[in-house]
Amino acid sequence: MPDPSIYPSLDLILKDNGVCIVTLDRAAKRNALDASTIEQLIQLFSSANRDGIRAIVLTGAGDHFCAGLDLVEHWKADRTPDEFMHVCLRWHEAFNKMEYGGVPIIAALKGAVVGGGLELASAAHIRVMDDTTYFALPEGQRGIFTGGGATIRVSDLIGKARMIDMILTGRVYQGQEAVDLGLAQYLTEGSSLEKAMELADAVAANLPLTNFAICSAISHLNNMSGMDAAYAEAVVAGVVNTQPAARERLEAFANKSAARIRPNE
Ligand code: 1HE
Repeated sequence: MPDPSIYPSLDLILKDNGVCIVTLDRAAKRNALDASTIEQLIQLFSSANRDGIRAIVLTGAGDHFCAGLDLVEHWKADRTPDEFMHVCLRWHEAFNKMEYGGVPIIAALKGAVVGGGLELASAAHIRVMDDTTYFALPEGQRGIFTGGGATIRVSDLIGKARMIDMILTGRVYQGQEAVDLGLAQYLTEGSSLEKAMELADAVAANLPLTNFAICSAISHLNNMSGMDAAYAEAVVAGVVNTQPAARERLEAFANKSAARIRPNE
């Protein structure tokens, strides 16, 4: 279990099955990301694997997932260009630890998922939204620019043209349209947290090394040339597909005791 005393802006609950519920805990500031919260996210996501966490559900306290960069802290700090570049590099450190860290992260989204909040959500592996959730990139209107990876990850999710439209015009996406575009994979009628928990419980039952490959190797492979990715995929599969822990599951399939894959009812 991570030591809660070093995460003052996060609320952590670890379940018996290794699922950790991480709640951004600055509801009074709509979970805006200040410099300290970013450092806590780096620490948490850097050590999650070694801490034995099997899956993470990431959510926010209150009605909103995350209002993005702490604009008040940024305004008060009156940062120099190189100071803000270093702020952004810390954001990248946190979000890269999420995307490449090997522990499945499921974002339970509600209310505002805006600016840096969308950058945070887009570093998760699965995004679940509900009917309160809305997405926007208000940077254009605020006189600033994205600095936490939106140009890469939000573009990856919805395409460059739509991302440019969002930041230029402040366009808001919500509901089924947001799922159709790829901003989230699930839209729930009830609470997004409940659905995210259900998914996390299922994911946590996979073998950790398999989840590590899914939640680290796929992103790395996507950064490589096709030839190199195919080679590296074979190497990863060589390790993962021969892990001793998989023998039991393969045997269960071979002796017909394992569940078969059927269409949804
Ligand atoms: C904040 C922030 C924030 C709220 N930084 N303090 N992000 C934005 O442009 C979004 C800015 N926030 C909003 O549009 C709204 O606050 C919300 C839609 C998220 C919520 O609205 P609401 O009516 O529930 O709350 P509120 O009254 O606007 O704010 C409540 C408090 O939260 C208030 O503080 P208080 O001390 O006056 O009570 C707000 O100041 C505070 N708050 N959002 C700081 N973002 C690496 S680059 C990334 C670039 C970006 O992320 S740009 C996008 C910034």
